[in-house]
Amino acid sequence: MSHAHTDQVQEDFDAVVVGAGFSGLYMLHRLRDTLGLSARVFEAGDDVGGTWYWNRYPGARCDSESYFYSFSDRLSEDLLEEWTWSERFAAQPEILRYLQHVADRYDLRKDIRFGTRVVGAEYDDATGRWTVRTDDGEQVTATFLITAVGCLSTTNLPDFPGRDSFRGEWYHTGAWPHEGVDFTGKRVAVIGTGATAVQAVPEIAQDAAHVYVLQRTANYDIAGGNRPMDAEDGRKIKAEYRDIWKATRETAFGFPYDVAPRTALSVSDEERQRIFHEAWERGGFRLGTTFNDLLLDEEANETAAEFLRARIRERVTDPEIAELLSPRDHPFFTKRPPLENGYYETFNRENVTLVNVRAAPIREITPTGVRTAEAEYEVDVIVYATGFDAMTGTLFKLGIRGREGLGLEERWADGPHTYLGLATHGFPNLFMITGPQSPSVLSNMPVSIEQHVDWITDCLRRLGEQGYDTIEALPEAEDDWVAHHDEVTATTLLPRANSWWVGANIPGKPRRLYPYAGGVGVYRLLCDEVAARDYDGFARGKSGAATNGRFSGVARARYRELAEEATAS
Ligand code: NA7
Repeated sequence: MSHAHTDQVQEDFDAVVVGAGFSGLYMLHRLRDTLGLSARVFEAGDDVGGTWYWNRYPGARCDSESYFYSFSDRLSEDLLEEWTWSERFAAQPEILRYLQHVADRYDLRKDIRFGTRVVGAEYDDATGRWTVRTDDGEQVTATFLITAVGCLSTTNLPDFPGRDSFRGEWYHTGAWPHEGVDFTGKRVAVIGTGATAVQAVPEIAQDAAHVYVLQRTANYDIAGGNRPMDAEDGRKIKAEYRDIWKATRETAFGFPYDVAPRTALSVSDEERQRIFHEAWERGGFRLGTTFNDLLLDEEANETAAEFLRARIRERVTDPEIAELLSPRDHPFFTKRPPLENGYYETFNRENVTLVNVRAAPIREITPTGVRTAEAEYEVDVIVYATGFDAMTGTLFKLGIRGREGLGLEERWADGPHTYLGLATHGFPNLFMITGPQSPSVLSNMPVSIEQHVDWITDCLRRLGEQGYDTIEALPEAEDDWVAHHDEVTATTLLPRANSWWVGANIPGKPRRLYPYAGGVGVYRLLCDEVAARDYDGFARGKSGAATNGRFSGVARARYRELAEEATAS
């Protein structure tokens, strides 16, 4: 559904929001219903849902538990009562239905323009307003521009020689056809073994004649532990919702359980194995929270890594394949660990072949299949499970230009420069929900989304109360945040892997850690501190002149305090 706007009457809004996934929906609700502002949302898809609209590949499922991968009591306690999740880890169709329900329940659709991409957003220094242009020729203006574009919304399609010569069907998992794909009796190549492929391969293998899984890097896949939830589960969760949500806001990853306050080598080997096994049995990311130094200390990390390799050896019959599936080149959790439900057993099937494209890289796509340095694989379908140009990919495609026409991609040519991951100097009144240098993908996304939306909402309210309409991050605040971000990153093992978290999957992308590794609970306190000190590090003013501001470094000072408290206790 695309809208032709031939009768060019330019509309003016208080805010334009880009994207109608979790963040765009909640932001719209807050802008319109909490603050009473006028807002327009532009959404490229024909419906709400964002990530959950596009990623319809077989097996698509959330890796965070459904009952806390959703809106919290911040949105409404009634919604929590009304909605009951059917599985412990919700599948894509159910999450999409949930977001559709939210859109209807809060009457959000009327302010969303679907099937419309933003192609330009220019800040006018003279008026202090943003002009936003869309691919169907519409142009609107807004005081505030808020990106709610998600972190994984620009697909990465590797530029293999001959890619377009392939005569069979091919799909990227992140832009899956709505009518689905029938794999029955077909030969399929799946390129990639990240979280997406780990979900899709077991499903595809059930129908396909043969599946070639082209693996460049083995991953540490954690047991997913999905199961249906019954009425009793639902009752129990609802009874505990307040505590659950409170906990999600305070923990490192935005889960209702936190990292255990003990180091891996402080317990005996037997005890460590018992702890790992217990977490493994419970499923999900708990394994990553068993000890507090897994991401900090290589030796500690190796204990978890070897635990996971042992699980692979137990389940994969052929020892050579088991070894090939076992990661040896990066520490555990320095790439996003996929959650699996039967992935490893898939390699015991006759119709599944693991192809090592690290040893023999993909040379080209031919009209009939994939040719590696060693062999040619003739297939009917190629599935690109090759991930995304994460975090900045979509932001750069919006054509954002700040003061004096400076493009965001130029400003960030050597990597993102933000204050708190929320704002960037030279781009007044631009807010990014779960932007780079905020916890974002290192957290349970809805928790981080709500935190950002609520922070922005309070910020806009305060701005109005003070008679301002312009806010901009101060350059010194931004420099300080980037330095802090880098400092925190350097204490972790995260830079060690060639992950999309550090931009390593996209040729030419600056290698920096894109999400903030300080933890959701801590980050929230830092943001709150900045707000409590009258938006320390931001300049404010009227009609584009943001001159009234100061920076005292409260965020970093608060971080140090929290770190000292943590060490003392
Ligand atoms: P990921 O995690 O980025 O995985 C992409 C996979 O594709 C990964 O195994 C890559 O290997 C592989 N890949 C990418 N380019 C190539 C080329 N050129 N040749 C061979 N293999 C390649 O994306 P997902 O969609 O699985 O998951 C994204 C996130 O969604 C996930 O982390 C969750 O947060 C949800 P590599 O590891 O780079 O060697």
